[in-house]
Amino acid sequence: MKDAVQTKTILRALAGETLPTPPIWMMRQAGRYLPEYKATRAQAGDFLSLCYNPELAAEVTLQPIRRYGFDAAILFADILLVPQALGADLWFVTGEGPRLSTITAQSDFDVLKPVSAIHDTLNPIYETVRILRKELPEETTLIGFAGAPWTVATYMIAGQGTPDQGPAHALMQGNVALFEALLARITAATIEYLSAQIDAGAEVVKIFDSWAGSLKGEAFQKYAVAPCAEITAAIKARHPDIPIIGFPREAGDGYIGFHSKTGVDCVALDNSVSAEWAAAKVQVDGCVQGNLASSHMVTGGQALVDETRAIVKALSNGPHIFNLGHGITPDADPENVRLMIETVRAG
Ligand code: 1CP
Repeated sequence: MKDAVQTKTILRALAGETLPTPPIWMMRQAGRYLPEYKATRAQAGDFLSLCYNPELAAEVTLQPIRRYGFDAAILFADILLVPQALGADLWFVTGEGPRLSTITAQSDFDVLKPVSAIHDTLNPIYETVRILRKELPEETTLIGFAGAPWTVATYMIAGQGTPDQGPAHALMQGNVALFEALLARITAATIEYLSAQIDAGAEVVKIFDSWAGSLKGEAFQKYAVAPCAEITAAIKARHPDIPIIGFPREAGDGYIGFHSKTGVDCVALDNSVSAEWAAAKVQVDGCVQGNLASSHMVTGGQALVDETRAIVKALSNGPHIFNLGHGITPDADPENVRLMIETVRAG
């Protein structure tokens, strides 16, 4: 581990080092904007078959590393595999997104599987991690991940993505005992899932709380901060050397103090906060990741270059991993990704 910290730039930044050039990777770097991804996905048949096929999932994880030489690879999988491993039905509707069986009553919760059963479903994911550790270049860090309990719960409750997470908020109001029991089950499953990814070779793990922004005040503390702190403490107890990235997307002021409240080593930022603000309010507590608007990957040009340089500059006085503020979209131009990387690395 010590040697790795000295050689891999992502691990150096996560250990708190300010580097002359920030290391870089990109959310959804394996995805539909890449023709080679679309080809492998077609070969797999559908999205879930791709996730559960270790050879092909490793292949799509490696594609953006070969094409661009990112400093980190992120395991190809999805946050919704945990609900499926807990017994929820999961399918993807082409052009629309994920669909799951819903949890609205105690009887829906009672049929979920125990946490100890998740590995029966998730074993192929650990195999993908093992393949990647063998095949990745020496300098490339492997990131594992899971969804945060609140974000995963929003999908399990509603049965799909929702613009305002209304059904999850309704359950929180209407049956808080059931809501909290569901969050506790997901939290326990997430600890086991991330731990197994680490045992298989993940060097960093990231917790995606994509819908944290809809939790306000006390609810943010209880359902975004506290579960992330619980997962972090459990992972650190078992794997003290593994850095953790937290991503409470659109948390706004909730980003302030997120490092110390949860124990994560790095806070990932969406692009609704400015890099100057983040330098003053968040990076003072540790490493930050982000936060170029993913729309620049569609529009490109001088605006992309200017904004990339501005973010690098604003966050240059502390530990920083360059990334987008959210995942790259399917309509992005792969050449804009190259321009972003060249701009970051030109200093
Ligand atoms: O058709 C396709 O090929 C499916 C598109 C796709 C991809 C490429 C989905 C469906 N998931 C993924 C992979 C994925 N998902 C990764 C792989 C690693 C990488 O970044 O390259 C990761 C980390 C995720 C995480 C994920 N899945 C999140 C959290 C991050 C985020 O984007 O906010 C969420 C919310 C999901 C759910 C999900 N899976 C897929 C879609 C389209 C969605 C969002 C659905 C919705 O809210 O309506």
